[in-house]
Amino acid sequence: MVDTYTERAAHYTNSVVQRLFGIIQRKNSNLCVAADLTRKTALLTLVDAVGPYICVLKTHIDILEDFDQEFIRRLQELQARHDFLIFEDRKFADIGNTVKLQYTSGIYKISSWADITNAHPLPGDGIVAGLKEGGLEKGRGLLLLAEMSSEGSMATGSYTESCISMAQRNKDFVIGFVAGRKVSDDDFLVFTPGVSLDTSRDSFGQQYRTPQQAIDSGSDVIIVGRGIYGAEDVVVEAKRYRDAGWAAYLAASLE
Ligand code: 5BU
Repeated sequence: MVDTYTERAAHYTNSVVQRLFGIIQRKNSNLCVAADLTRKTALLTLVDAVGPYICVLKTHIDILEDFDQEFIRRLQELQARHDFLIFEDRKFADIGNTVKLQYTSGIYKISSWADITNAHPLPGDGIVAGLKEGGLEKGRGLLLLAEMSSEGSMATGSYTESCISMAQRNKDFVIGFVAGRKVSDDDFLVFTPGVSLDTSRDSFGQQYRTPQQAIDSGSDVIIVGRGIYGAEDVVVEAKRYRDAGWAAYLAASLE
């Protein structure tokens, strides 16, 4: 039997995690949609359609061809209307001073709107220290990339173990991992990409598992991209993945 989201919430102090567990319970959803569209109107239309069924919206802000600050304002309107967190999948990977600038400055000013972002542990603890300076006071949270869903990923074994240690040393800001399974016994969240009900891989080595396989492996939030935004009816698919993820969670919490 796994702990329920409500039981888990009591173990965390980070406000992002508290907000996330609240949303998951209110919406009966552990679904994060990866909204990998390149035009802001299409992206906002997708978010408005799937918003009711998701707990987190994942963005790649640098693939937008017509980004402007107005887009952020409209995204925040949709966030308020539909009640979800925003996760910018930036995968920071530089020294602390540089990632702090990349996180807070430039065109995107990620720390001003993204509740959650993520980073590779590759550079060492300085990357967390730099991002923490940009995000902790704003109430943000960080996921470390403990594993990747792509074939041949080098984030395995002792690399993954070192990533877990890094998270343990930085529990005020690191809220969990991107990983395919529960990689640590500690109270860290696990966000899992590479989830599909219909496909097992793509032509670039992406590897998919079902929502049930991900949840049974200890995932807390399943991330679905093309399985939803690539569908003819995105609402039908969002509901289908929301229901599959929630049913798997309910079954796991009763086992
Ligand atoms: P897909 O269309 O469901 O394959 O999209 C998966 C999304 O998750 C996409 O935005 C990737 O950048 C992201 N992702 C991933 O697929 N695998 C990983 O290990 C990480 C992120 Br980290």
